[in-house]
Parts: sequence; C-alpha cells; structure tokens
Amino acid sequence: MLTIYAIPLSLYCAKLRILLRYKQLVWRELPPPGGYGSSEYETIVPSGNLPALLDGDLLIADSEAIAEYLNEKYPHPPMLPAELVLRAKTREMSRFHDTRLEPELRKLFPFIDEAKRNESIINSQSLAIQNKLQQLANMLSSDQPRCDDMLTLGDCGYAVTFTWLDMLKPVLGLDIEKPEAVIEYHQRLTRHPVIFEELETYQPLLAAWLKTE
Ligand SMILES: N[C@@H](CCC(=O)N[C@@H](CS)C(=O)NCC(=O)O)C(=O)O
Repeated sequence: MLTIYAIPLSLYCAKLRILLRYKQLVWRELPPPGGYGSSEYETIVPSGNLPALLDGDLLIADSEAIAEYLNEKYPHPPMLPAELVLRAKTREMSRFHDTRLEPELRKLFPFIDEAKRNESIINSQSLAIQNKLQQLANMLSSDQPRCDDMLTLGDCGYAVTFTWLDMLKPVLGLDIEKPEAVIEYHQRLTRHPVIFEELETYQPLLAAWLKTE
C-alpha cells in the first residue's frame, strides 16, 4: 500500500489526495514523525517537504514529482494528455500554480493569527495575488492549446488554492476579485466528483482552523 506523509490542512497534501482519489489508489496517511518541520522528519525526508510518498523502499518528496511518478506507474485514468503540446501546456499550468500563484498566497499565512496582522503586508499581498490571478486569466483566455476536457495534473493544486483564497478573503479582508476566466475555471474544477469529495473533507477542517487561529 502507498504511504504518504501528510498533515490534514496542508494545501499540497490536499492537492496530492485529489490525484490519489482520481486514480482510485489505496493509501495510508501518516503525520510527519517528530512533527511538522522537525529534524526527526528531516532524517526521513531530507527536504522536510510535505507531502512525501513512500512506495515500498522508495521515498519521493514534492507533490509534483509524486504526481508524475504515480501517473506513470498507474496510467489509468491518465492525468496528462496524450498529445505532446497539451502535455507541455498542462505542466506549464501546474508549475504556474506551484511556483507563482500559491507562493504569493502562502506569504499571508503568518498573518492569519489576529495578533500578528500586518495591514500593509496584507494589502501588498492582495495586490500580488490579484496580479497572479490576472496572469492566470490571461493564460486561460489565450488562444494557446489547452486541455480542458479531462482532469489533469495541472488542475489539482488550483482546486485547493482557490478554496484557500475564497476562505481567507473574509478573514483577512483581502481585496481580491477572481477574473471571469478564473471563476469559470474554478467552477469547472469543483464540478469534478473527486475534487468535490476532497473539498467536502478539506473545507470544514480549513474553516475550523481559520476560526481558531
Ligand atoms: N513544491 C512543494 C511545496 C510543498 C509545501 O510547501 N509543503 C509545505 C506544507 S503545505 C511544507 O512542506 N512545509 C514545510 C517545509 O517546507 O519544510 C510540493 O509541491 O510538494
């Protein structure tokens, strides 16, 4: 059986669970030994990254590396298009999520605690996120080839990050509006049964955490 090191609230662990659900894989989830960010966990996973996958003796950290591995090991249903160009565009979307959009959201995490709020950073981050959402909207609206008739590796992270954005917006008073193309993309994602399933579990946990921070 596959094992993943994960914590329930981790955005990238939820991203991975969407793939595991879609592939109908059986997995068990373990918390990082020693806790999140611990040196004990780093003796097992040198980068300290969550999630990490254990498949027998093989250890892989990083949601994207894990996703590519599992998609090759369990090719059905496929999560990368058959066509070369569409595969490249799918990866482009995935990298944009992991390296551009989500890191801007993550910069807000230290300010969720009411005692640590910093209005000026929250406002500048709102602007940075709005900018990334507009770039995403431009990518979605461009006439470049896109794969939107299947759930892909490129979609999983967005489903979770959009949920974070929607839920964090009232908590921090973020001045962010999703552009129309992003709203449509988000709606398309949430119509997908496995995304719906993951968010059904994830959203209440996130809501509870956001209230108690
Ligand atoms: N690019 C990484 C990002 C994962 C990430 O940021 N994970 C957070 C938890 S959501 C984490 O591991 N933080 C602890 C650390 O990096 O030491 C991935 O896709 O797995």
